[in-house]
Amino acid sequence: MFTHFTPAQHAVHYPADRRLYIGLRKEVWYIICLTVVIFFGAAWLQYLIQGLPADPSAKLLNNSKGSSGFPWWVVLCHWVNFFFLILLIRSGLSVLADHPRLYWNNSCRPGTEWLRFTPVNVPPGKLWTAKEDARYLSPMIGLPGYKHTVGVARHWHFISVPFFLLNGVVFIILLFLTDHWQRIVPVSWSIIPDAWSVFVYYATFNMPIEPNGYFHYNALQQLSYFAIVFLFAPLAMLSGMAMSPAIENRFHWLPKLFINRQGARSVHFLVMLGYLAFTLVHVFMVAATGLKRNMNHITLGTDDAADPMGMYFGGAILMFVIAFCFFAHWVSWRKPRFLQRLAAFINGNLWLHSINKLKPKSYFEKKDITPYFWSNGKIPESKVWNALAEGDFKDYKLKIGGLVEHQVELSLEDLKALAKEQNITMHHCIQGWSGIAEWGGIPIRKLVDLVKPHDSVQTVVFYSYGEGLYGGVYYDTHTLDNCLKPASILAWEMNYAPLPVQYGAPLRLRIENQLGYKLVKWIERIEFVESHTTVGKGYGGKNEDDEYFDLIANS
Ligand SMILES: Nc1nc2c(c(=O)[nH]1)N[C@H]1C(S)=C(S)[C@@H](COP(=O)(O)O)O[C@H]1N2
Ligand SMILES: [Mo]
Repeated sequence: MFTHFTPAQHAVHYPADRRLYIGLRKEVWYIICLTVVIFFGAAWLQYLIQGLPADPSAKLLNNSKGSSGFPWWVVLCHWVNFFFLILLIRSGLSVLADHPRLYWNNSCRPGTEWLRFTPVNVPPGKLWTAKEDARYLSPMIGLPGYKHTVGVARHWHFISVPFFLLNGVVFIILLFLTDHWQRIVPVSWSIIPDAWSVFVYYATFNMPIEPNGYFHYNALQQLSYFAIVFLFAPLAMLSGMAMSPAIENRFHWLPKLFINRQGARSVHFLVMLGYLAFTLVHVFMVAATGLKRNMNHITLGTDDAADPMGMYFGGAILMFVIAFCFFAHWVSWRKPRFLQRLAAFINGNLWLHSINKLKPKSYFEKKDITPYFWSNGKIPESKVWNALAEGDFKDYKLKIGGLVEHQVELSLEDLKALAKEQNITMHHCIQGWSGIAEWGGIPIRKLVDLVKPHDSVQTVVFYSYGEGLYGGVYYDTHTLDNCLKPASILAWEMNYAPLPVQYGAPLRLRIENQLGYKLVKWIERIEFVESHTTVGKGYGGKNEDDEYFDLIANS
């Protein structure tokens, strides 16, 4: 059919344990229940004591002033928005499944999540990597779904973002260039009591007066459309941006708007839930208040209560979106390189010329260091590394070569004698977790000065003693430019102690405007080259080669 897994791929993407488990903290349950009780309780109380309030929509009846129906651009923007929203939500869920826990703290210690989608309790006293913790997601729900598909899921997500945004900007510009804004932007505070009155009707199973939606919305409808455009969309954008390592490290105030980076991640999820809830209620109301007429409004732009054409049109659009989801599934498994290239063409270029240029600043203090730090990667199994580890890395020599004037081999003592810098920074894993630690080591800039790369060098390759998830040497590449940024170091120290084995002993990389997978641990050697295309399979690193991750990982 759409996927042809080898037995090895089958084991990875289709694991034995595929239970879906949703664990919500007790306190959050209480808050949700309390909110529902308060709102519905107040509505019922008012209804039982005072009866139904005066219907605020009464004044809108037979009023077609100040509104020009549904112009073609509203119709177009609405459906374009719908299309990309589906892609964003489905791919976003796939990304979430890769670290199925949501927190309000930067430490991400298992057990402190307010919501989790995994039945697994992290076993104490055993190395349980974040990759092991990833969950299976049905491809019916996620794009592309299955386990360990965060690379491809991100491509769908980030390719959609610019189009979703552009569509939103076009919509808002046209909204204010025409009189259409009056339909969704409230101009009086009376919208709040009016919306409440409408809510009392719905909550007590009464239907309020239905103004002709071709000209006017009722107060609650107007308020919710306003919130979707002017509250949810900006929140989605800001919380999304706040998760980027390049942005977190330069504009620390942005994640702080959401308490911290994990708060931003949680808000990003909650906004998605908001969109989802809105869509369900919206579709229900469209059907409940005159499906034919409403569908004519939003597909043909006509106000006709009998013509079934709008319904057929809407159905056709829905079929197209569903068909596209199948197509997207096929592309994800059969043409993932195409997706990776498309993402590089669109976002790789966008990021390279914008956020990748930002220089990391230091913000965090000793008190911010997180007590927990997830881990990823296979600890090296090679004889050479094991022998070095047994000798406490006294015989370790970092080899630096490639297109340089002076090839060198440096022991840890040599490196320590050259220079040392200490930074307290946040680690951003592509899966979604974070952690803050102090890292001590040598600025890469010092090594560049020492070996003097040729003018043609653009890229630096870091090879590990360890292997990738699917076998073969783990490596990654960085632009020389990023290696020279502030806080780009080779670290031998973590939290004021020698780097533990699990975290990359004897030497690991820290380049703070990039995601975790680019920060190679257990470094064996460094090579200066002209381009990443001549290394490995040519996509810039082990994960880039095998899992279609981005070459530049700013977000
Ligand atoms: N050699 C090697 N380095 C690696 C990896 C790996 O699998 N092998 N995983 C990367 C990923 S995905 C992350 S998130 C970080 C994790 O670093 P930590 O264990 O210090 O948290 O290491 C990166 N470096
Ligand atoms: Mo990672």
